[in-house]
Amino acid sequence: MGFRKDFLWGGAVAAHQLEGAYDRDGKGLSIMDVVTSGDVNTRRRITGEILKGENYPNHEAIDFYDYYKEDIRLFAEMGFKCFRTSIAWTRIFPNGDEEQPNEAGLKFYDDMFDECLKYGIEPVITLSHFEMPLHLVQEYGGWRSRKLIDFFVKFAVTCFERYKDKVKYWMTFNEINNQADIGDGFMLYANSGIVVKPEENVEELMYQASHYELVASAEAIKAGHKINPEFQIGCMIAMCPIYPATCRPEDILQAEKAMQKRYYYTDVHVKGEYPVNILKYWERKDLKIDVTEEDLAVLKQGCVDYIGFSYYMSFCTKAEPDNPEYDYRGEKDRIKNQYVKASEWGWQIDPIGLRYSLNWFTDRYKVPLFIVENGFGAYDTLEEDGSIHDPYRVEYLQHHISEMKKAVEEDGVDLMGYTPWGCIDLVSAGSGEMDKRYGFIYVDKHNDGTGDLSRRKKDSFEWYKEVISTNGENI
Ligand code: P53
Repeated sequence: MGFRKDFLWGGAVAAHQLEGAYDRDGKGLSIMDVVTSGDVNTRRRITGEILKGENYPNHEAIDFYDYYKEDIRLFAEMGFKCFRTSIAWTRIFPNGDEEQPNEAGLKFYDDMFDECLKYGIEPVITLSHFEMPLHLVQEYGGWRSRKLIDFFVKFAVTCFERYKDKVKYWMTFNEINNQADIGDGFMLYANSGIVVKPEENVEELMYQASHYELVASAEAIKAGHKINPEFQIGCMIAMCPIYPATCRPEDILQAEKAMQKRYYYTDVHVKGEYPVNILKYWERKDLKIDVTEEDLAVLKQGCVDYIGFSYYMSFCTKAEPDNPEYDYRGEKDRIKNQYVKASEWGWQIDPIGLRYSLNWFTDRYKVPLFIVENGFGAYDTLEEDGSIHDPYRVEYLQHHISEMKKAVEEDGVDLMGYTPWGCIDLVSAGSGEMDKRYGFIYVDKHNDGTGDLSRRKKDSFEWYKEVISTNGENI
């Protein structure tokens, strides 16, 4: 009973949200280096280049680039078995289309992985986490272009070869399916480096970019398994289950169709083929997607070993009279769920939804699952004596771990590990602010860029340490 003996407890982050050092040691600009900060009410702006007088929070972030030894020592103190981060593509290929990689960038990750391994912490690595080279956007239009497949595969293979004896667990594209909510242009930018032009068909673009990414992912997986057959390479899906608002048959169908549109990516990653409902959708909407016979063969040859997914919240949808085909149009078709509370950022808190998600994936795909993000973004208060009391964070995580435990013990879900998001405070992806905090470790850095970057343990630090040391028995 309980979690596996080798359960991968840890924490998750992404390079662009914590490393800083955005122009050091040959690093090129990534798409997130030209995105301003925002806050709970203000959206981030994509400026396309670095403009004077703007605040770009990812430039310095929490300077993990210089603090990584101290931070990893704290992770080890909590007992982490693994640490999920990403490799900034722009440290390895600053522009994305070079022939040769940047040795200084490769060296940084060698040193950082060594530091993890010193404590017995397994690195879990995402290859593309919202941080593709800006040059690939300016020169090729981002993932609009098929050429990106080769650039990505080259980057992936370079990393696989270099770190084949240090890293066993990989993921290709972070939250690849977030862009399916086409109403939100920010996700299409973060996932695919695309800012839609007025004359463009956003749906066609989204499916096209996603297709190229799925092919690139499959090709990378195929290559990775050759480089080291021990590699475990997964996909990374943003799981926000979409519930029907009521038991009206129309609402049930609306929710089912919404799930098809947000989660077809998992079918392609795991089964190596598109579900027929998506092909039918393309046909009905007359979307012209460039998919070759060769692509379809590659998809079949590069299936994932596990499903990595993030889980923060659930969504809810309702059939609308103006939408007789039950097409899910993203945020526009989401309604508030009256049965659950939400965070200050409107993220609906639903621990049972995590158990539901674990069952949902297992029923459909029968591959091991890895919860690679989960957490509670909240304002924290630094007390006079330097302590940070965050019972709300502990409560959120307790409830989610408890549901994940039931999924394992009562439902038989095969779960590899759990890495809560932002184990150390970092820059929010969605809002660009520092003050939406997730960490067990507090970092003295604020929305306006001030702060001395010092690290402090929050109350949740000791709590999580106990969870890990009892393999999830004491939560
Ligand atoms: P922030 C939307 C919905 C679910 C997950 O998000 C999301 C997003 C994008 O905001 O992103 C993931 O920082 C992502 C991380 C991100 C984390 O969730 O907006 O993989 O990069 O930081 C939390 O609160």
